[in-house]
Amino acid sequence: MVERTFIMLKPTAVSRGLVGSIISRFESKGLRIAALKLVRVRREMAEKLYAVHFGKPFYQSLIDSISGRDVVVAILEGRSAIEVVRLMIGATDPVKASPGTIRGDYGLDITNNIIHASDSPDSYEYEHKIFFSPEEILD
Ligand code: 3AN
Repeated sequence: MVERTFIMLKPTAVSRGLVGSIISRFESKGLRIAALKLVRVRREMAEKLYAVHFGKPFYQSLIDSISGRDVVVAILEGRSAIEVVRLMIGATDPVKASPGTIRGDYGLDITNNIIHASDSPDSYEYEHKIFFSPEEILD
């Protein structure tokens, strides 16, 4: 099934110059870029993206880690894109993420774990609308 997923390259990925390397992995896999841009995250966007984590011990540091900072957001399209991208990014904790995955290869910190990706069709629907208007998504 061809579907879309939302990804966000976190500020660490941008400041470390990893954007090209990470996007290249998705292109090599065969996913199509349907939308892509560099954005400075406003606090209310961060709070919306991470609303499900409200009240958790790491919530505030998670919000602070992206608010006012630059991220690259994209929509990727392909067969089972949500599952494929989740497999490619690896486990939430980079210590546990397998080598060969993005989190496994590029970092160690759990809050600044390089990349976010939607984990379900519902989360894709919710998340991509925080960053993209319909005209920015190309067929
Ligand atoms: P994933 O990003 O793998 O879907 P979630 O949705 O459980 O993981 O967590 C969202 C974000 O919250 C993670 N990308 C990470 O930055 C942060 N996070 C999750 N668990 C922890 C934790 N135990 N300590 C600190 N930050 C965490």
